[in-house]
Amino acid sequence: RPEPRREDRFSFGLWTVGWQARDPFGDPTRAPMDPVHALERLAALGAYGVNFHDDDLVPFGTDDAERTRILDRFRKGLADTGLVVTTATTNLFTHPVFKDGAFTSNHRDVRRFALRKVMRNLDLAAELGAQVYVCWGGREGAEFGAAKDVPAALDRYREAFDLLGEYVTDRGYDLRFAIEPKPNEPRGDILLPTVGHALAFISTLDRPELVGVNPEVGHEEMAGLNAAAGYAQALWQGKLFHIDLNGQNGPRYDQDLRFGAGNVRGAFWVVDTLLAGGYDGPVHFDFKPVRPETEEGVWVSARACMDNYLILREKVTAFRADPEVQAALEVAGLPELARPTLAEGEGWRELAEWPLPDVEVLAAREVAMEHLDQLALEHLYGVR
Ligand code: 3MF
Ligand code: MG
Ligand code: MG
Ligand code: MG
Repeated sequence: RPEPRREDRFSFGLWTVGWQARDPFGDPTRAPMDPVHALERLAALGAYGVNFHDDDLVPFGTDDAERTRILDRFRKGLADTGLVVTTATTNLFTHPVFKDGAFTSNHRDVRRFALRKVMRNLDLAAELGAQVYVCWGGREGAEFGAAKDVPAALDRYREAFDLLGEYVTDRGYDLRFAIEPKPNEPRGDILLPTVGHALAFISTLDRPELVGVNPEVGHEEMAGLNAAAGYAQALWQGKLFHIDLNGQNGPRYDQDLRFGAGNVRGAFWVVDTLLAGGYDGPVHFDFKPVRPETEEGVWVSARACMDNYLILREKVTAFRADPEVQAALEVAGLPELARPTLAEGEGWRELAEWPLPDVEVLAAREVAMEHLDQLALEHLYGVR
């Protein structure tokens, strides 16, 4: 079995392995984790990089002197382990000030404070060499219809991204933003609930080229969507700036299982889609080792995320290389789909002159899609 290597570019959020397993019904089961300890353990497991919220590293409200001390120690940890900061993000959801949102809070001063918090962490992200800045708007939403004016909130959301785009441009930072959609939890309904909503929103911005998406497998599945299809469209639009891989079992609470657990078949197609689309960013995991585990289980879970990605990568590669699969793809018409519908030089006039085919013959054609999918399952089940 392949071992995780730096070239695989696996990265982890400090909040994932550091999750103390507090949930709505129970107190933490694990102690706080020192970020430098997380760096050491992740590097030993074969990870390449880390990602963090401002408050994961420097607790909310820390004074400047203490912040400097924490950051100096973290920079040393990075240098000692060789891990890189691939991505950074802002916590705009834990402190009660964000109880009704950050960029789209009904209260203007909260929105202004949120932007200042992001600007401050953008400076740190740029300094540490992050290239992507993730924005998950977990509190941007509402529970009740009248409690949020959605068009006005989207105006404020757009205003925020326009301002932040101007900020990184004026400061000369090599940073792009990735919006992370999620349908609900912690809000009853969250704005920009799916990849599709986020992509449509991005097209309204002043600097759309600076903003892409960070789809999380579980978030798309919570909305009942096929995560791989969302990744595919984001890649097709040149907008897959970052990924949050994890596992989920259908439309229930956000499970954040280790990647490869939960919907295994969905995970197979996610890896296939990333490879086919040439995704070359960090392979990032956003998971939560389950609450009953001790710290040892945390590292088992982190390692398993990488192992499962590598296992699926091998299976997907073998599936695509299998001559029987290639023949089945041919029968199913996939090479045909890659051909433009009109020939070179043809337009609607030529199409109007085209002698119509026998639709009954076309309707009766063989597609062999069951065979094709069974070949995929047999690769996944390990019998081919
Ligand atoms: C919540 C999430 C978030 C985001 C993170 C990155 C806490 O469901 O997925 O994790 O991934 O805020 O911006
Ligand atoms: Mg999640
Ligand atoms: Mg999550
Ligand atoms: Mg996430």
